[in-house]
Amino acid sequence: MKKIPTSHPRYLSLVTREQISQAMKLGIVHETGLIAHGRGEAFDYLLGETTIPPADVAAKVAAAVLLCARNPVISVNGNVVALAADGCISLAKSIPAKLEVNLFHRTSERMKKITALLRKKGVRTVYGLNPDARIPGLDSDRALCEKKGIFTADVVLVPLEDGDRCQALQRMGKTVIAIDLNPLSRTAQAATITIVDNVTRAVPRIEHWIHDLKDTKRSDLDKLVKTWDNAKNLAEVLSFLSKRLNSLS
Ligand code: PTJ
Repeated sequence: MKKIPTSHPRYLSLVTREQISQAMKLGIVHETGLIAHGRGEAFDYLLGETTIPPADVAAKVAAAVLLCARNPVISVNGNVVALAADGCISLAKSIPAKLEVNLFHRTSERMKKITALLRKKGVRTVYGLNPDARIPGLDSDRALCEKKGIFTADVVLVPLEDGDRCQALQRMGKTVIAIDLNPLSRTAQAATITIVDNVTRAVPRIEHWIHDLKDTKRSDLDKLVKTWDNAKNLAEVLSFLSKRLNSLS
């Protein structure tokens, strides 16, 4: 990996770029994943590269939903594994939840590489490699999933999603938690709970709330979930963004 001086004012951003670029060279990230990353970066810049208050509220409610779930699954793709594999593994343990690899640009080679990487990091069962079900109403390879994983999940966490699958999962009656830096994306607009934050910050924040809420009574978690209004939270994100931009102008 290219050495970046720690004194560089954009150190974290440059290291993250390097991570994504390396993961692409290794065949983990699809080449268009670099474009998706660039779009994410632009929104992150506007947010101030920090977890904003509405995003943290969303992360808390997401944790409550995951703790109440019967069969929660974390769906990972190339970008997520490149940037937040350890965080996703740790979060999955804390809930506990299953991990399933689900790719938009699905090839057997990428599926195997990503699965092997997660196994090397200690995940015993990685779902996704041997799909035995399809998400109804989806024509892309993102429909391919496993019965014991996403297909029968009641809650699916989908960091860096495409809007189509998010909607298809909801039509199956599932609760969809999305992490997306773009509050205007179809995914962000369609998900049950949208966390507008960088996946590198959001995943540890959800885990923080998992530990914080672990001993909370089920009825209190339910109350937290019932009061959730995704459209209102997204409006708060947009209001935060416009206030921030106004204050800078
Ligand atoms: O690995 P694959 O084959 O499944 O492909 C993955 C990509 C990301 C290429 C695929 O899912 C894709 O094309 O995604 P989109 O439709 O470009 O959407 C990606 C969304 O994630 C965009 O709205 C970005 O703003 C957002 N995003 C990018 N980087 C981050 C992010 N959100 C949170 N954290 C990030 N680091």
